[in-house]
Amino acid sequence: MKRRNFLQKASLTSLGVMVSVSATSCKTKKEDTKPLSYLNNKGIKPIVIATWNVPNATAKAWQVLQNGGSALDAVEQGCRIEEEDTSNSSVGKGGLPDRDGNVTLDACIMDKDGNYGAVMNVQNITHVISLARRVMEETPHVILAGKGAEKFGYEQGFTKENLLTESSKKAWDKWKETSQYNPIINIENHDTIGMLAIDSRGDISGACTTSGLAYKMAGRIGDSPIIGSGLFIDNEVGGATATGMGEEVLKTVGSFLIVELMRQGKTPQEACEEAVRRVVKKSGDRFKDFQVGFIAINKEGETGAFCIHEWFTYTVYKQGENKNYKSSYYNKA
Ligand code: SD4
Repeated sequence: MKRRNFLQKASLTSLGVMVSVSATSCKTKKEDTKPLSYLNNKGIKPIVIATWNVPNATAKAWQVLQNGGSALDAVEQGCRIEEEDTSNSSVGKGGLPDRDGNVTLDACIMDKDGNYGAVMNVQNITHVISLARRVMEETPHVILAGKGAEKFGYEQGFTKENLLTESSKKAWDKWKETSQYNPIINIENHDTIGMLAIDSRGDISGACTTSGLAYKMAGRIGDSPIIGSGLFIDNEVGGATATGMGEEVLKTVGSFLIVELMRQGKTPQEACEEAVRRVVKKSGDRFKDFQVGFIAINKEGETGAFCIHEWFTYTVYKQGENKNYKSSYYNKA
């Protein structure tokens, strides 16, 4: 559906006309089918890169690319794997709740044409990455938040689910014994998935989805759904995405910075390093207590990754190989 038809459709649904769109498949918009000869950079292979150790997600995205799918479909489908994996306590169903016990999700997606869609502070819907895509493709807006986003999701056929699993509830109950709130992204609270892909036509898209910081204040939004902070794509240059302490990424607009640095000639690795240095410099001494990690890709399919502290990893699927890598890092101390 075109954006201009949105208001018409919205009024139909408010009149009670059923909208039966499956929430599992999101191919409402025909993807570009430029011939492969369009590529002036013949070296480009399909490639997927994602934050953390998410081999199932990158494998899904790779499969989409191998079947000739677009980078946009690949990143959406890849992120959905983590959203439905209840063992990932930072994304989708099974994500750790806020301090009131509500699981609230943030996500955004960006395509090769610079279109962007995001949802934030969404409850009861697992596949917020698909919901973000619907915002991008089916509404005249780019961001929907909270109840409005949820309502739109149900109108689009998304299922209402309880996202608080037994184990997340147990963790929250334990946390409540002390209710200590130190918003430190540590080894127990990561795995937000940011994913970037180049398809066989050489086009780039990206996606990012998270339940945010565990035990955050109600209403808190991090970097992940914010254009330029948690994710940025420029199909002429490359893309970048972030994980870690969202407040710090937001203050430096890290993903946009990385893409702009690549535009000026830096490699993805150099650009990620510069962005991390920027975060560190702005934080004074505080960087010792939080993690930020970036990954990036350029139009040629070169990748980069850099973080503050040692333990950030990322997964790359290229040339048929799905591998997890340790990121290089700033804090050698
Ligand atoms: C946030 N950047 O909400 C996210 C958290 C994160 O792995 O990356 N967790 O601030």
